[in-house]
Amino acid sequence: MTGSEEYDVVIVGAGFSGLYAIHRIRQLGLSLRCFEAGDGVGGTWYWNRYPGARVDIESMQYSYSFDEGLQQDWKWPEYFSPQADLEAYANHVADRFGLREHIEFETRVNRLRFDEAENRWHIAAENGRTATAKYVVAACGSLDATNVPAFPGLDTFRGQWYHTSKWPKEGVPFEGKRVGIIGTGSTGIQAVPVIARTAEHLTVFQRTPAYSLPAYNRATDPEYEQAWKANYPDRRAAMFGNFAASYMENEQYRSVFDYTPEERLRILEEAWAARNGLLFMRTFSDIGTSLEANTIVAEFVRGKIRSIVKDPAVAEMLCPKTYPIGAKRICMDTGYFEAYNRDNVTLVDVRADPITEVTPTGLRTTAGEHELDIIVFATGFDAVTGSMTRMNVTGLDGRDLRDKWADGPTTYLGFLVAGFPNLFMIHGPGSPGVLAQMITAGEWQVDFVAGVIADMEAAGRQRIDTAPEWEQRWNLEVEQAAGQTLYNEADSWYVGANIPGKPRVFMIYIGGFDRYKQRCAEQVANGYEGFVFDAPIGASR
Ligand code: NA7
Repeated sequence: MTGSEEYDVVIVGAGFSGLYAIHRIRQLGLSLRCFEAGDGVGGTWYWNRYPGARVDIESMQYSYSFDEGLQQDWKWPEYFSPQADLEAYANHVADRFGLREHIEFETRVNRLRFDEAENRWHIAAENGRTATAKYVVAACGSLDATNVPAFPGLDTFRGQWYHTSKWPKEGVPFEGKRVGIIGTGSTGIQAVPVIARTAEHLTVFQRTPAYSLPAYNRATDPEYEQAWKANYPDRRAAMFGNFAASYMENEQYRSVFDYTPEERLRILEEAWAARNGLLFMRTFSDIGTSLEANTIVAEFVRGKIRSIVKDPAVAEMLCPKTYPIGAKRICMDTGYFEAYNRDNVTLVDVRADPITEVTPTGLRTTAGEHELDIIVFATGFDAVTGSMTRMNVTGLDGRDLRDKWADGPTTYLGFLVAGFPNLFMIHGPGSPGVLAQMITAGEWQVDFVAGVIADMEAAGRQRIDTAPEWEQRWNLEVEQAAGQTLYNEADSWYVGANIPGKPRVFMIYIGGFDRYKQRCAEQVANGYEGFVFDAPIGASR
């Protein structure tokens, strides 16, 4: 293709938010193009094909709300869908709403340059594709940029190695193989029991043990499905007004200290036996805010780990003790701790016995070499900011986004970065991100951006920006919200602690999706306060 094609809007990413952005922006009558790095739609659920990959939010709610026909027609076979079902759903949506024709696949955007004379973004991709657009909607995912730790010698390894989020479509046979997996976050915990079933031997390299709770996944019960389908509009409305963009039934929600120790234990036992991980965390109201309350629940969970894992030394290694439960994303598993009772699974504590290098035949720790045929990196992501900074984004005066964010990301309301006009992020830093249910929160954010663009077009505006003082104010709100919780207490990817050298900043707005929506709406209603346009603008909403 020669020359750059001109669009009103370029959308980066055809994951769940990007797909909805195509649908929504098209309704504005604007020209658009979506560039997607993969050869299919689905984003997270396209890339993460590792064994055991499954969503940890119930599928009846982890799905689009924008079309009643879609939510009535679609059938989710399981409570918590496996990757393949989510990918099939994304494909169905792309076809049902005619979105595919707007997408160029295998087109990884690696350059975004704002031309301030033209007020247009110049977009370039690895495959040579170029385009320009008045607006860019970056729906490129907060868990997209892979983190492969820089162990010396990886290039000398004679076996195969994979990062879980770039898993080969054809799958990886483990039969007869000695497999090593590094990482025990949500991903590692899902993969371990599945790999253990077929591998000759599985060695799990654990740096920090995780709190994991039973997922209780099962086939979708027809009555449960019917209850959702008969009440979708009401339930979706409740989700849009909820702090986690989720539908919550039968909330118990009282302080741990409202109960006697015996009552607490009974409640926790009942919760353990029936409530999946995220629900379990809402058994009491103060698990996330009071260290004392948190310790009671954490100790209960450690007790469960000790009761499942037969070898007491291994059980102790698997017990998380260094951070409060819930301060990192709670994991949900199907037979994770039980996997350590198998003869073919070994646990290595790499905090006590660190990995020093990859050798041609395996992984070396200080204690010696572990011979391996396959290494699986379940080592997570350069989360929230990585997918943006890896795109080589330059704004006004040629400023590089990486320089702007050198001390941590700054945004206004999670959407805009001062000095990078007409660039809207979905699930960007300072938005509720993974602390809200991402499909619903993404729909809302896309609707918000579409509303802003509609207002700009109606007013004939060319440029929208924000100012550093408004970024500072918003960052302060983000920081204050996190400060009221125990989330800062863990070295999680929420604070960038998993990436060496990344500034420690709480990157997610934890004040609640409901509060976030309210704050965004207030600023717009207040004459677009904090937004900077090339000339004044009135809000239509
Ligand atoms: P996570 O949650 O970031 O987990 C990554 C795991 O990899 C975690 O156990 C890390 O230990 C471990 N890790 C990372 N770097 C290393 C090195 N250098 N050496 C040893 N171990 C390492 O990523 P996931 O993919 O599991 O989950 C991401 C999100 O997806 C999850 O939160 C859900 O929202 C869905 P650490 O804890 O940093 O010591």
